[in-house]
Amino acid sequence: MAIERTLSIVKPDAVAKNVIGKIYDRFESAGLKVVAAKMKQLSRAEAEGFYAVHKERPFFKDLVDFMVSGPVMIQALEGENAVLKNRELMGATDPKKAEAGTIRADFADSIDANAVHGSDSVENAAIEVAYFFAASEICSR
Ligand code: IDP
Repeated sequence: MAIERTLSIVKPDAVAKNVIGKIYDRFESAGLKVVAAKMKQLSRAEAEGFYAVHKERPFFKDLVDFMVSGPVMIQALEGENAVLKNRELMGATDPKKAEAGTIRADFADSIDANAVHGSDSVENAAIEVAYFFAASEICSR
């Protein structure tokens, strides 16, 4: 199996609920390693740039408003099949549809405030990791 990297964000709702550690435990228990991390208050421009692919969608403004509503915890995760593994740990976008035991089923409130972001492909993961981390900030081990 391929060792991959993926970009994960603990969103403002989950940071406000003080469950960063519980979410990190899900990653580590599944064999994913945190190889870079930073807590950050995103600017509007950063949030808009990160979600540029959604800029024509009706929920774009709400999504950006939410992502700048408080600090986020951003991490690069590394491990076997990291992209898909992280998506499985996260659960469906809408927490009402997320499988029991997933991060979103356990910690998310709504489709807007849904606790975590995770890259959806290896290609996007590379772009998203580079959006927030310089190569020198990644401690692969
Ligand atoms: P994902 O985060 O599960 O990959 P995406 O489709 O990439 O989902 O959407 C990005 C984010 O935009 C979602 O996590 C969610 O917060 C928000 N979002 C997606 N679809 C809707 C919607 O229909 N209404 C409101 N917010 C949405």
